[in-house]
Amino acid sequence: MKALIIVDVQYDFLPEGALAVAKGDEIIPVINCIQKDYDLIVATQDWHPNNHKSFASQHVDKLTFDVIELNGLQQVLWPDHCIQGSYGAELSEKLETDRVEAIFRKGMDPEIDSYSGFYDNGRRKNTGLAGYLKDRQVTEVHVCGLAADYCVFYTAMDALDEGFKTSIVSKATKAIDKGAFIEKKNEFVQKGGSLL
Ligand code: VGL
Ligand code: ZN
Repeated sequence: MKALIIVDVQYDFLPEGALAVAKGDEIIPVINCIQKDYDLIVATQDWHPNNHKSFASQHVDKLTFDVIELNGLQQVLWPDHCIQGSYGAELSEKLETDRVEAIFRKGMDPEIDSYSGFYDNGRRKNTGLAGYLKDRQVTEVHVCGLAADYCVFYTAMDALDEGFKTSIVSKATKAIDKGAFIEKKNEFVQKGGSLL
């Protein structure tokens, strides 16, 4: 069984959102179109409390995009985004969700960020996504959505660690930092991933 994982297609990552990814909206029709090629479709949703420590607003004398050490991990400080219950945290209404069987939320613990749909950044807690996919006999996953260089990349890397044959669907993702994504793509391919 082959699954599509749709990562964080939420208003805050779309144009005019709090952490907008350039041209992020252009991938939505692509994602809608490719859904027919999969046996199973799941999604992830970034879902932060308003005091999440990945927010620059929670640190005095720090600016958005500064990098700090947070509980022993490197942490980029983001603008406030995807706050639980806010409009920005909703999945885009333009995204076809009839076949999305489950939505895995992440980033609820204010002390640790969670880019991957499988684990938090410290690999302390698992969302249940790997177990869900394995229980449904999934052996191959394709990852799409936003942002390519953060949540899509880390979800795809963890999918490899979980033993799935894994691809990133290039035409169905956009990066915050294109240059950084080129390096991360190489890392993903080196680890055994494919680019579609
Ligand atoms: C994401 C930064 C912070 C993402 C989420 O979905 O790629 N990036 N939170
Ligand atoms: Zn986030």
